[in-house]
Parts: sequence; C-alpha cells; structure tokens
Amino acid sequence: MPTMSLKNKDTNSVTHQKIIEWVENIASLTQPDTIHWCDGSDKEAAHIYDLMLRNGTATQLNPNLRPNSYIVRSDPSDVARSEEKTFICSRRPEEAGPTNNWREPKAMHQHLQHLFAGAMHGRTMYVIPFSMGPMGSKMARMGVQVTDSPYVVAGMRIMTRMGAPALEYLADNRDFVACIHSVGCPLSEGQKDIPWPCNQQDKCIVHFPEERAIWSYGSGYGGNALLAKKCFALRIASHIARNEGWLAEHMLILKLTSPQNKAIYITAAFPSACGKTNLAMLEPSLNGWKVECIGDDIAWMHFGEDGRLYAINPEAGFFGVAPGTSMTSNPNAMRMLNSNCIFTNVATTENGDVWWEKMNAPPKKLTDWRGNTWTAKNESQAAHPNARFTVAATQCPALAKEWDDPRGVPISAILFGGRRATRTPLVCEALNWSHGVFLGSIVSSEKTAAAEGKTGSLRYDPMAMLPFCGYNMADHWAHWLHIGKRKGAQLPKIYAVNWFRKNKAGNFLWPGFSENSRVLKWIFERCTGQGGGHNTPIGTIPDPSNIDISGLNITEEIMQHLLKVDVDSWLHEEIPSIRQHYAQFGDDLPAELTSELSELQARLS
Ligand code: OXD
Ligand code: MN
Repeated sequence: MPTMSLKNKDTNSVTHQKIIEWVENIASLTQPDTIHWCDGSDKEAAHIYDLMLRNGTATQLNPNLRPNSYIVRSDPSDVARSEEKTFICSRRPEEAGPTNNWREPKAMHQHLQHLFAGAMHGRTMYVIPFSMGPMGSKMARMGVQVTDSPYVVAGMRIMTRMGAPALEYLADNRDFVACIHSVGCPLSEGQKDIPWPCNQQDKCIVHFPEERAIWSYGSGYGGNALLAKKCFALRIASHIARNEGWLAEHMLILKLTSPQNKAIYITAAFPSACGKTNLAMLEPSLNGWKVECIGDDIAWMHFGEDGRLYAINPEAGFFGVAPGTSMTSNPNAMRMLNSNCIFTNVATTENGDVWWEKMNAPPKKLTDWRGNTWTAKNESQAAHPNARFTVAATQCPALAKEWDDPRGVPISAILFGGRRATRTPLVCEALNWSHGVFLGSIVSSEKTAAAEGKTGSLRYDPMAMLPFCGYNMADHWAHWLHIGKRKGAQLPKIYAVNWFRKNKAGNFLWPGFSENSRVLKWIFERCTGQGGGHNTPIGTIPDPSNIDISGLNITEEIMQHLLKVDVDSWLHEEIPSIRQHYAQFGDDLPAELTSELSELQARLS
C-alpha cells in the first residue's frame, strides 16, 4: 500500500470524499509505488515529458523544425483500438445488443480484480481529474482517470480540460465517470522499465454503463488508453444521453459561413478513416466560403430552450490519423502540427522531423515507425497506417471562436457519410427526421475489394457508431426517433453524403477534400430556404446544375453519374442487404424503421 507521504497531495485538501475513497481502493488493489494527483500545470507537463525522454518512450523532434514536439514509438503489438477486446457489461445481454461484446458484470468484475491486483507495482499512479466539454457548461460531464502511463497523462492533458480546476469543480460532490487504466506491466524491485510497457497476453477495455465506470488493461494506445475519448465520450456518454434525452455521437462539428457572412453549424458522422478531420477543418475551394472547426470526432447534442439541437465538442484536442494528411488533403491540419505535438508511430527523417505516407515525396532515408532504417526501395510502410498526432484544438488555425462556448452551437444539418464505390449518390437530403434516422441506420462502407473497383462486401456502421455505442444499436435508433418527436423541436435537416463513388475503371468520380465545399454550399442553400433539387425514391437530390462546379474540371455526364439513383440496384441489391443488416436486431428494431424500409421499397417499385 503506498504511504501517504509518497502522495503529492494531502488528501485532506481533496474534499470529494467519493474520489478519495475510490483512489485509495484502486491503489490498494493495484499497489503503485507512488500516487500523483495531476494539477495540469506546465511544471507537471515538463516533468512528464522529461520522464518519457529518460525512459526512452519519447524522443524530442528537431526544435528548429518542429518546436516542442515529440515522437513516440509504441510496441508493435499495441498500435490500434482492440475492438474484439472491448466489452459492454450491461446487466442483460439484450441491453448491449448484437453488435457489442457483452460480458456478465459480476464475473467481469471478478476477472478485473484478478487482472489489476498488483498491476501498478513499481510505477506511479497518476490521478487525472477532467472535464469533457467546457467546464461549468450544462452539457459538460466530469471524469477522473487513474493511469500508470505518463504517455497517457501527456495525451489526456492535450485531449481534455484536466487538472486542478477540474478537481476543484468536482469538490462540489459532483458525479464523475470512473476511468481505471493500467498498462498491465508491473515492475519488480530494481527492474528497469521499457520504453512502451504494455501487456502482450492480456488486453481488455471494459465498460459498465450502469455504474458509469471504465476499466482498461494492457494497452497504452489511443482509444484503449485515453479513456476520455471513445470509452467515456461515446460508449458511456451514449448510455447517459439515452437516459437523459440527448445525443452523444461520433461526429465532427463545423461552422460554415457564406460570402454574405451568414453562418450555419453542421455535424457529420463518418466511419473511422473516412476523412472526418479533413472535412472538419476544410479549406473551401469556393471563393468567399469559410469552414471553421469546432470538433473533429465527437459531438454532444442537447436541446436548447428554443427547441434547436445545440452541440459541444467534449474534447480539447485532436487525436488524428497522420498518414494521408497533407497540404492537399488538409492544409489546416498540416499548419496546426507545426509545433507542440506528440506524434506516435510516424516515421522520422534524418534531420529529426516527422514523415508519413502521402505527406509529400518520401525522403531517401527514414527511420520507420518501428525504429528501423527505411529507404524508398522499402516495400513496407514507413509510418504505421494508424500513426497518430495528438495536438491541442487551439493549435488549429481554422478553429471557430465559439469552439468552447459552454452553450454549444445550434445545428442546422446532420450529415451521415460512408465509403461507397457504387449506388450511393454524392448527396441526398432526407425527407424528414425518421427518414434521416433510417439513412443513419444504413451507413456503410465497402471493404477493400470494392475500393479496387469490384463490388465488395459491405460493413454496416450505423451512424458511424458501430464500435462506439454503449448500448443496443436498435435502442439507439429508437432514441433518435424519440428525439424527433420532442414537442417544439426545431430539428436539423439530415443528409447522406458519399465522396467515394467510382466509375467502371475504378477511379473516383468526385475530387473530394476542398471541393467538398461545393456540397456544403448546396446543404447551406437547402437549410436557408434556397437550393434546388428533385425528389427521388431515396430522398431529395440536387440537379447537376444545383451544385456549383464553377472552375472545376468535371463534366455534366460525371455529375449525372454522381447524382444518379439506380432504381434497379437499390431494389434488388441494396434493399435485401439492408433487410439482412436489420434482421440481427430481431424484435428490437423500431417499427418505424421497418416502415421506412417498406416505404422505400414501395417508392422504388
Ligand atoms: C478514432 C476512430 O480514433 O474513430 O477517432 O477510430
Ligand atoms: Mn473517431
């Protein structure tokens, strides 16, 4: 048991009895050598980075090229979220639903007691009090994470509002989500630490939605370890939101301003690796239009008194995928990464800077993400495909001034997007809210085969929440439908978008990236009472002339193809595939979605 003298904080000064008891219980289970209560100060951060440098976890990048930035290389076995090791321990399996891994809570608690016993031996346990969302906002929620990873402390400092103000705020006996994390790599007496401790055998990321608790063991990476993000802000928060009548979604939030200086706010859900960060801070190709970023991954939406849905970004930073990020795909991201970043599993150049695939032409020689020499002849990737940057939101040059407004921003449009080579048009407006929920429930992306031009199998990723919904997905749809029935609600319009349609030769028809501003312009016009379009069986679609393609080298024929609804293939391929996707939910599927599907079939027939 750690002695009181080893704690940096006199627990008498922590007035939230529940937190003290909880920390002491976790400490007596995990047996750390020391407990450190994080205050979030610069001095503390300097100490954490120094520790990571001394332990070989981090290396400082060339300060002349990338000031105050670090490269971290993880263990090669610990590079991504472990979906198959992610569990939802609700009381009954039906509450988790067919798309989650359910475990019985009591048995799981027993297992965790066993796993975590002595797990922090030889290490420091850091206590991180934090707020998700602007502290004091009615929409924000509090959490406390304990972790034995300095890398996680550094990440949480960027991604959340953490430290002394959060602890003070919690002192008012506020509720908090309890987040327990260990890399699962205790040190015996005198044993030297390794740069990236983790547990090769055992990993698990466990959620107890009713208890509002998260236990994560064995991994130090991303969404497995920064528990505020996917675990809290999506899985636990989606459960809280359902109970309290709001929405916690895997969505970016952006502000779109027209040349006439009129602004609307949009949220957009895309499956992982479909360009959310790129869209969130897009530099429009259309003159006079402006996109500003409020968030790139998670939106919490509550009803305001005026009946509109208001969104906040619960996070304070970006944990984005580096490969593919370039001055073409996301110039604002490239600018925000110029300093004050942690890069994980990217490659490094001979002069101490970072590099990843598609950033620009590869240098002749690099050190790859594993720390090995890499030359341009090398077949393997220099950066891991899931290599990441961690950077504060305030570094983004396109950050909207209202990004941390405690009142949130009123949402005019919600976009659902997938990666579909065929059939799904560039953009389509839902006929009404329940039709929009239907469009969200069928978000899907084609697997690699399709990306290569063949019709591949589809992975449905409803509302882009498949790995992130903390309860039964069918109940999540029911909740969305319920939201739409709220008295006096002024609901956003809902759109399905697809930047990824291809021609027969397998080439993308739409240039994407900054050109997506042309689609945003149409959505803006629809939301502000202008904007043409025609009704089709699947929703309202712009005529080719309704999309501003001025200055773009794209033919009328391509526009026709991008906006085409192929009735036959919708009827004979899409509908049966949706039916199959829905079948797994059995009786839990809301009747309204069954009706939406039948009505779609009738409109197509
Ligand atoms: C992410 C993801 O890390 O969606 O944001 O996987
Ligand atoms: Mn995400």
